[in-house]
Formats: sequence, C-alpha cells, structure tokens
Amino acid sequence: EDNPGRHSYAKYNNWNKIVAWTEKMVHKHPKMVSRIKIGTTVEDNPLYVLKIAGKDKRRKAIFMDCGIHAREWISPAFCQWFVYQATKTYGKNKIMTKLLDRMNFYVLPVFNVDGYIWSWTQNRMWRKNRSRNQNSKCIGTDLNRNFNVSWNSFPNTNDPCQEIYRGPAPESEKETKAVSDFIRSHLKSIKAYITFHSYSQMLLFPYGYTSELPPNHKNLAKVAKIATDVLSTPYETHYTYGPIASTIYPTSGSSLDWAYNLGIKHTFAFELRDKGRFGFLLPESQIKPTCKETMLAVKFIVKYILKH
Ligand code: ING
Ligand code: ZN
Repeated sequence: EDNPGRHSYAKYNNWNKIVAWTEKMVHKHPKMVSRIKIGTTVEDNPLYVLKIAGKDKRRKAIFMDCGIHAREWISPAFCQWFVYQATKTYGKNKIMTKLLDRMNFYVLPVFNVDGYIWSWTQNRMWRKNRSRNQNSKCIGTDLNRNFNVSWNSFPNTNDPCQEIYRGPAPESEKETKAVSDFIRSHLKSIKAYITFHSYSQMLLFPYGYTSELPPNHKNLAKVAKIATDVLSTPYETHYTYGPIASTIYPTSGSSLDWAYNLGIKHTFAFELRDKGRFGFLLPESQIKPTCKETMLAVKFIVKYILKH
C-alpha cells in the first residue's frame, strides 16, 4: 500500500491514480459500483461519479462531492476512503449494509479535475478551475461561487483575478453545469447533498447568501450537533457548526445553498482538518484519522435521514 507508484488511501493520489482507482472499484465490486461520466472539464478531462448501491430496491439517494477546490487535497482523499469503506464493509458491517441497501450513493471524488491537476503539477495553492477569462490574463472561476443561487448578490466576486471569482454567468463553467444537470435529473431520489472542503473543522449548512435561517434550521442544527459530537469521539477533534454566513463568512453562488433551494432539505458542507497549523498542506499522516472521524459523522447523517 505504501509503494509510491500505487494508489494508497494513506496518501494523496494524483488524478491519474484516482482514475485508475475508479476503474478498480468497478471491477472489484461490479454489482455495487458503477462509474458514470457526467460531463467533461474545460481541459477535456472526464467528470466521474461513482454510484454505490446495495442489493434491495432503493428509492433514496445521496449526492456527495469532493475537490471542488483544487488545493483541498484531503477532500478527494475522503471521497476515496468513503467508497472504499462502503464497498469493503457492505455485507459485514450491519449499519453500512442497511445504509447501502436503502440508499444509493453518488460520489464525485474530484469535482474540479483541471484545478486538481494544476495543484499537483504547477501551483499547490491553486483553488479555482482552469477556464480562460475574457479581457483578463487571470485564469479560473471559483466553482463554489458559480452556482445559480443569489449569484449576483455580492458584487465583490466579479473580478477574474480574485480567488473567489464567480464567473461570467451562473453555471458558466462546464464542471458546475455538469453537476447541476446531474443533480436536477436525479432530484426525485436525492435526499441529501454533502460537499467536502478544507480547512477549519466546521460543519456548515444553509444559508451563505443571507443571514436568514432556512425553515428546517432547528433540524439541521440538531443533526450537525450530533454529527460533530460523533466525529469527536475517536480523536477528540473539535468541530464548530452552524449556517455558512454566520459560522464562516457570507457567500453567494455556493453549491450548498443551490442544492438546498432546489429542494434537497439536508445539505451539509464539511470543512475538514485542520484549523490552520498545516492548512491545505495537511500531512499524509493525518489522512486516515481525518477520514475515520469524518466517516462517523457522515454515517450518522445518513442514518438520520433514513429514519426521518
Ligand atoms: N471554504 C468554503 C468556500 O467556498 C463554504 C466555505 C462552504 C462556503 C460551503 C459556502 C458553502 O469559501 C473553503 N475553504 O473553500
Ligand atoms: Zn473549499
């Protein structure tokens, strides 16, 4: 597993390794895992979603994405871990078996593929995608400001040179469009949307574009409280939780608010480890503990949704 040339869950894997890994997962678990190409990126890389399903007839589904921001490497590492654990423990672990028998999981392990490759090869701290901008030398749109929700409300994200540039129009980016189209076309079954970022150790829910609270705020806060409590049990990792706007900062055009307003009532964003000591450069020694604790929180959220 620690061979430098091979895929490893205890290491950060580059895009080529992640692609090979998606193939391996399908081959290893042909009845459970299928790979769906939901679109392509600006640089013509494929956007792959892994669909994981148990054996029974299921009506519910959950959509999870990782790596919307290029430099947040722990996030794709978690999506890979999730798929690995789900497939490995199905039929062995009682809870996982039940979850997968009643719920389909759509996992997008790397949302911003071009940016991720750029972060590996050119600039470790890259965040945005890699699309060219008209009348500007600056490259890239922040995919988490490009969703069609209150897109125009913060005028301070309209400069292409900003890290949080919202793009020329909502869903202007191929990556945003592909994910939005996929979620819209599976909306009937999708009961939850979870997106993974780093860093800050927070569990966030809507809204980011307003300080108003969504109708089911109390419910979201309750789920987040228990999920963060559960998360802290193995390593005492402390998370805060709350609405995006008041817990981290106001944002518009985020995937989380968009998914919520589309009608997905359980939407959460994880800001994974750490709290700034290493920041985006989280050491590989922390990958497994981060994934293990996060897994507990995700499992709790899914269990809760199945019950309610
Ligand atoms: N933080 C997120 C960002 O896009 C966030 C915070 C999450 C905002 C979910 C809105 C919705 O700014 C990082 N680190 O990217
Ligand atoms: Zn992020």
